[in-house]
Amino acid sequence: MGFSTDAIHAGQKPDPVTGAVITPIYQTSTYAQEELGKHKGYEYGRTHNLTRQSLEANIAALEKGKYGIAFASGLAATQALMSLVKSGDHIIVSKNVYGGTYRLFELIMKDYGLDFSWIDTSVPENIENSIRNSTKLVYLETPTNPMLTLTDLAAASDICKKHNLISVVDNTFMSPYLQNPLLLDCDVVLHSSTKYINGHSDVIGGIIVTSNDKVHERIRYIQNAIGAVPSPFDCWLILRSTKTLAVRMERHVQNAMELAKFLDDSNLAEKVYYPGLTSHPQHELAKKQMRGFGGMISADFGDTEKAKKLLRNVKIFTLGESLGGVESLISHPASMTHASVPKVERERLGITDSLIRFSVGIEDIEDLISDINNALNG
Ligand code: P1T
Repeated sequence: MGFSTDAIHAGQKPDPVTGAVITPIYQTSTYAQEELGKHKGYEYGRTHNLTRQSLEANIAALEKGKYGIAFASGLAATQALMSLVKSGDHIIVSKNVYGGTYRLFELIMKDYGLDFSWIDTSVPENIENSIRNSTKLVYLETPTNPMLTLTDLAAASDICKKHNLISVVDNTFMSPYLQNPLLLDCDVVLHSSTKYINGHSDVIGGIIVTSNDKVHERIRYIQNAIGAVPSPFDCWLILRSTKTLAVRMERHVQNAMELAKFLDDSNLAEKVYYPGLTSHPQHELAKKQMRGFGGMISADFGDTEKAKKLLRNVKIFTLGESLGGVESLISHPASMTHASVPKVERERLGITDSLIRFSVGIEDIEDLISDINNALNG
């Protein structure tokens, strides 16, 4: 099936009782059992929920995987993946990832005896050179938040297969519409479904997709045993949202391309980071492994006061954390999403105090461009 057909139908059959076309919100904590040991396969809400199962099947289809496992947030999904390793194991991570992922690994999971190497995975050989006897998992984010650096997923998954390592890809910035890591032989895909998948800035959620039976079995067990499950209503909202994912992404990509070109051509910014620009060092790789360049742009304005002026004066862009919603957001990674990364490390990554991140929404592009122009020149 094509992407939009799956988005609208996968995991969703009309309700057998009433024929309701839309999957109901099964807002229940428990289920009536007929007699001891006899029930309909549904025992308790944390373990089984049909709205959640529909969402999981839907996203699994969009990511070309066998299994989806939904969580209450993207970070809860990342934390669940840590159950694939144990104390003493070593994990290789893209050196630039979402600040919350950095915080989870460095400030929390490290205390449980896990060892993390933060490396530049945009050079695949760096992955191979960092492998130790204790290495178990490679955690990639591509494009990265907020520097939009890419990792060659085919090359990375090759290395992981050769060394028997689990490859995980945070695909949040692309959404399943623009990139499918499982098709490039990676083992696990993770999304903060808070972002493009839901797309309406009204849900916090996360999801893991895999075709690996053993990974699925473990993560499914953890979903129930640790219990960071999403509510039936949140699952229903996300299911509603995936129906329009394709059309939303088309518009995000179109608007971001125009805004990136404007920022670049107008010389308003000193440096523009967007994989769709031919000046992006990995533009060719982007064309190869992605089906569009995404809706996220970062730009360095070279001067903190200029960056602050922009953040203060925008009227359509909203200053706020998060991304991937229909409305445009603007943020300051150094003090917001990546505040928990030490300043020296931030500077090394390019997350300067004058770096601004744009989540380009699906409004009229002329209005978005005028908003930036007026904020800086008005
Ligand atoms: O916020 P949550 O649903 O827990 O997802 C965490 C997460 C994971 N991966 C990536 C690439 C992310 O960008 C995020 C969350 N990011 C933001 C809140 C942000 O503004 O960048």
